[in-house]
Amino acid sequence: MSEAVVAEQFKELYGVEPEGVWAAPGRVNLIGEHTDYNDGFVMPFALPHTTIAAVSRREDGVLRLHSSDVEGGVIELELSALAPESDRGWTAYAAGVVWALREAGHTEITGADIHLASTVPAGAGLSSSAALEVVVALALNDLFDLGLKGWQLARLCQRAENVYVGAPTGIMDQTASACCEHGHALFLDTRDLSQKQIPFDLAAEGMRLLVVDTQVKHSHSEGEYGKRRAGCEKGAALLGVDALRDVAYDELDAALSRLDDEEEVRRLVRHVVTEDQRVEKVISLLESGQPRAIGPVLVEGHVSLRDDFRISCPELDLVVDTALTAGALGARMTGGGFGGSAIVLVEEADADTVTKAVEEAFAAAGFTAPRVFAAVPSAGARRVL
Ligand code: GAF
Repeated sequence: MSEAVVAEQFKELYGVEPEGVWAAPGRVNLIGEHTDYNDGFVMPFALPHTTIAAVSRREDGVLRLHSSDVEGGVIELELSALAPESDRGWTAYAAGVVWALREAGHTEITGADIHLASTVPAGAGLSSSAALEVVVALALNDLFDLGLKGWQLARLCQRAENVYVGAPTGIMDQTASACCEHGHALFLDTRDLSQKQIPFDLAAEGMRLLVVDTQVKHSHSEGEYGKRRAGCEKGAALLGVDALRDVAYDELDAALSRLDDEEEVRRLVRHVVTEDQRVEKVISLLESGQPRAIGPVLVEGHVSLRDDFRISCPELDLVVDTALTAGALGARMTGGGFGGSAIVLVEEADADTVTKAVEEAFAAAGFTAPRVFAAVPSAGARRVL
């Protein structure tokens, strides 16, 4: 949907033109999974799919929210009544951002009318929630002249998700949506939020990165994500470090031998420490002009998430196994897990064959047909009108 159409819809809903229109993208993560709440490394890139928000200020302490993707009309909330975990619906992601901004001292936000429309598939592990949070944060930042930078908006959006929505996620998705750049993957050190844009133009190399949405829906506010996070924190405490990021790769065996009585924690630690190492490997391969060589590293990442972190599912495993058998260079699940999407790295000439093989394997297994598209690294959040 175009920004002009979203602006037009705003006018039909609220009776006046919006003051502006903003867009924030969903993301896929190339490598670095479940490392962001361990102070580790991640490497997402933005999708062309965005959440668009048409927004105007109000001065009466009222927040009005509407989405063309959800039934239920305009929801009206009093800013003074916004409170953590008071709302279980989609509006919590937008209201949570307003709450987080005001709680951080930005009380110059006196209300807003917001209309949203999104092309980011919901529940597909492609960060539709972060896109919604970031587009609201950026619009309010601009309209109320808050002067916050992308990484600061990402932090506040994460706080909205952790405290207001009640989902214990890390900082990757919000930072990806706020800070990614067209044609690049974002290397992010989640300890200090330092960033490096890594050129990532697969089309120029004759390759494609396919996203396969398994259509198995997932949610981070459900228990398994939180259990993995708690297990990682327990591992860090048992090893006497601030976060698992502090366990060096060449000290991993020694660290694991200190966790002999904690089999589950051992597996989580092994995933996180080896995953940070895989991010560094992928960067060095990309920077030394060997993009095809990242394929096996992606597969190692999948095996680690499947066997050590235990967050894959039959549909994600089927994508990876089928794609590799059909000639893909690499494949792995992406995002939080328990459903959602996988990514598949292919030679351009093999894209159709691999796609067909995955679709046929899903049909043969009796799974819902997957949704497959080629992902082009796209721009981060921005004002569009
Ligand atoms: C989800 C979370 F929101 C991220 O913070 C991250 O932990 C990811 O799962 C796993 O890498 O997308």
